[in-house]
Amino acid sequence: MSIFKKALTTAAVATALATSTATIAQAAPMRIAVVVKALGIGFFDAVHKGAEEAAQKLGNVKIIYTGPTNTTAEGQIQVINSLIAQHVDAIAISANDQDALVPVLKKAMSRGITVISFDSGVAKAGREMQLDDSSTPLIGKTLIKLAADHMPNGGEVAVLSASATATNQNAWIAAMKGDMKDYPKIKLVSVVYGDDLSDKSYREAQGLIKKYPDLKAIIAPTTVGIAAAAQAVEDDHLTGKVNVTGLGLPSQMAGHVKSGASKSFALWNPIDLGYAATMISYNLATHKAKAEPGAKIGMGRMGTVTLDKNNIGVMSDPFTFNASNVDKYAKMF
Ligand code: RAM
Repeated sequence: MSIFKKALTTAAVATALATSTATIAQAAPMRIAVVVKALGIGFFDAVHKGAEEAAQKLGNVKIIYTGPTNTTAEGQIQVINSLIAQHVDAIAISANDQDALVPVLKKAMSRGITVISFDSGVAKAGREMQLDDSSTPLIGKTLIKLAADHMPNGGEVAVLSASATATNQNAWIAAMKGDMKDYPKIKLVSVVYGDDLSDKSYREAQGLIKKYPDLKAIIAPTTVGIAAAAQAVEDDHLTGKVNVTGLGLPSQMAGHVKSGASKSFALWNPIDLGYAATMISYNLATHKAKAEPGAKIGMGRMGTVTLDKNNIGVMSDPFTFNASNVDKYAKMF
C-alpha cells in the first residue's frame, strides 16, 4: 500500500513538474527591442506608445525601448551589442547611419535575432526589411509644397535637417530637391544639420536667419528641428516673415501654429508606426511571415505592408496639420 502510494506521489510530482516547466516555457515573453535614434525625442516616445499597444494586443511580448543619448551610430552600436548579449528575440531600429550599423546587425541576425529597420533605414545587408513611415517621393513633394503654398512670389528657402547621416531625412531632402524643378521661383540656399538636438537645431536656425535676411521659409523634415526653428523665429520677432514648415508633432507645434510662426506642417501617426513595427517584428520572429520581395506582412489593425524588391514597405501617407485641425491631433501625439 505504501509502495503504491509512493508511486502515485512520484507520478503526481512528475506531472506537476512537467506542467510547471511548460508553464515556465510559455510564460517567458518574447522580447522585442525598439532602438531609436536617441532617447528624449517626442516622436520616438509616441513610437514607444504604439509598440506597447501592440505588445498588449499580442500578449506575452515585452518591449525593450532603448537608444543612445545622442543621434550617433556609435551609440546605437553599443546599444545593439548589449541587446545581443541579452539574447533578445527581435530588434526594430531607426538608424542613425545606414551603413555603419550593418556589421553589428549582421552579428545580431547570425545569432538568430530578427532585425528590421523602421523610419530611418539600414542598408539591405543589415536588416530583414525596412518599414518606411510614408512614401519618400510623397514626402519630398509634400515638403516643398508646404513651403511653396505660402510663397506666391517665390524666394529663398533653407533646410534644417536632423543628423547628416540620417537615412530618412537624406532621402526626403533628395526627393524634395528633385521636385523643386516645379517651383522655378524658389531657391534652396542652404541645408544645415541640428542632429535632432533642440539646442543645436535652435542655433542652426538662428544662423540661417542671420545669414539669409531674405529667407522666406525654413523647411525642417524633423520634429526636433521644426519646433526649434519655430521658437527661433518667434524669439527673433520674424513671425510672418519666415514661415517654418516640415515634419512635426502636433503636440509640439500647436503653439507655434497659433503664434503664426508655422502656417502648416505634416506627419504620419508615430503611434501607428511603433505599433506596426512591433507587429511586423513579432510576425517575423515567430515565422508567421517571411521578409522577401512581394511578401505581405501583417501589421495588426494597420492591415498589411507589401515589400518591394529591396524588402522595403510603406506604412501610410503623410497628413497636413494647420490651424483648423492641430489642436485635435495635439491631444494624440
Ligand atoms: C524626428 C526623427 C525621425 C523623423 C521625424 C520626422 O523625430 O528624426 O526620424 O521621422 O523627426
